[in-house]
Amino acid sequence: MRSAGARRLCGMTVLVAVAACDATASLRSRTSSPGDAADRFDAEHRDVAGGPESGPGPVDASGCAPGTTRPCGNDWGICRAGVQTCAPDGTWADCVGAVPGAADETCGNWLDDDCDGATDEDCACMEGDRMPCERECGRGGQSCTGGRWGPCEVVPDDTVFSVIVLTGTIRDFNASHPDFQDALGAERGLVREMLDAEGKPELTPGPHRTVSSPESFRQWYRDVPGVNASMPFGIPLRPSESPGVFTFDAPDYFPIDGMLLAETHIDHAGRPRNFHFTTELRGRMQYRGGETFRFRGDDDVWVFVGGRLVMDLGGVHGPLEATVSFDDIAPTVGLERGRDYEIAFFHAERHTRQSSFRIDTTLGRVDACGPF
Ligand SMILES: [Ca+2]
Ligand SMILES: [Ca+2]
Ligand SMILES: [Ca+2]
Repeated sequence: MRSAGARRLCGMTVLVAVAACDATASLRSRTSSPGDAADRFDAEHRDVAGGPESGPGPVDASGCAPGTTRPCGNDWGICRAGVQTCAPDGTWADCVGAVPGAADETCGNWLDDDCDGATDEDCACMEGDRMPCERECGRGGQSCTGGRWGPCEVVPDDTVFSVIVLTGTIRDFNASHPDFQDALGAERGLVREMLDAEGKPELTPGPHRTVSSPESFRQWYRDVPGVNASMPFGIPLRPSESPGVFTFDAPDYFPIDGMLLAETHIDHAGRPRNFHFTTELRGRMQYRGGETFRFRGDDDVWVFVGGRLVMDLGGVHGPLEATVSFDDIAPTVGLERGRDYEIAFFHAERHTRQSSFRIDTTLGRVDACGPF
């Protein structure tokens, strides 16, 4: 579960990054009223919840016409925006459905916990490292100077980064779940070609050897009280020996030992481990031409680019690997050079006694920019 004690209501006290759109601007944060975030969000996503001007009744100075709705909060870091409704008295009600950020940044977890656009700011880091970050305008980067990560700043498009970060959610299950610690075997074709309306993988019509039902599969990448427990999660990819290749390599991938549900089973080396979990990671990638994305590990892995399935390593199996060539998938997915796309990565660790996870990619930057 998320740490409730560290939460701040984004809808009530929204942290908004402000910056002038010039090459030297620093993305600083400040506290503002909910309207600031909503107004900016409205301008970018008019079709999300309907603009205030689309509703009935007079619009007052705050843009509040009774019955209308608008987005609130923000989509940066671990935060997610919600919706506000204009009450009959012409005032905006509380923000509903938003995922708030933490009051303080947690160091070393590769997440923007306080949703100010900067990851692990003021935390210890390797001198000279540079990673992408969210930004108000242009593309952002953070630099490690004096041993500490700095703020998110607008950087030139050709900036070279030494770390790229994939962020999302890790969900912990127990062996008693019908899809975990039961069947064995690689099984392609478990998920449909396109993500569903909520941006999640959807089970194909069965029967399936390693998944019991559409209902059980829906729980893999959704928070379900009593079934799973979740927390925000991020992994760093660093340059490997191969020029231009960023790598994350965990031969023993057990990131939630002693955390969340904390059920333990013995691994291949006799150590108690927390098995049975899923990893959901998303990022905004730029297709420039020639990029590849390789995964090696177990168990299930599905990768979607622009909402379309481009890698299928489904099933319960020992380490398998696959490589996506973005040039090869470009005609099918409709990729155009120079444009941004969402890359969504869904993994499941379903069976003892091993868990491994390795990504190698030539994607030069993946921004953790929230949903499209
Ligand atoms: Ca932060
Ligand atoms: Ca952090
Ligand atoms: Ca578990």
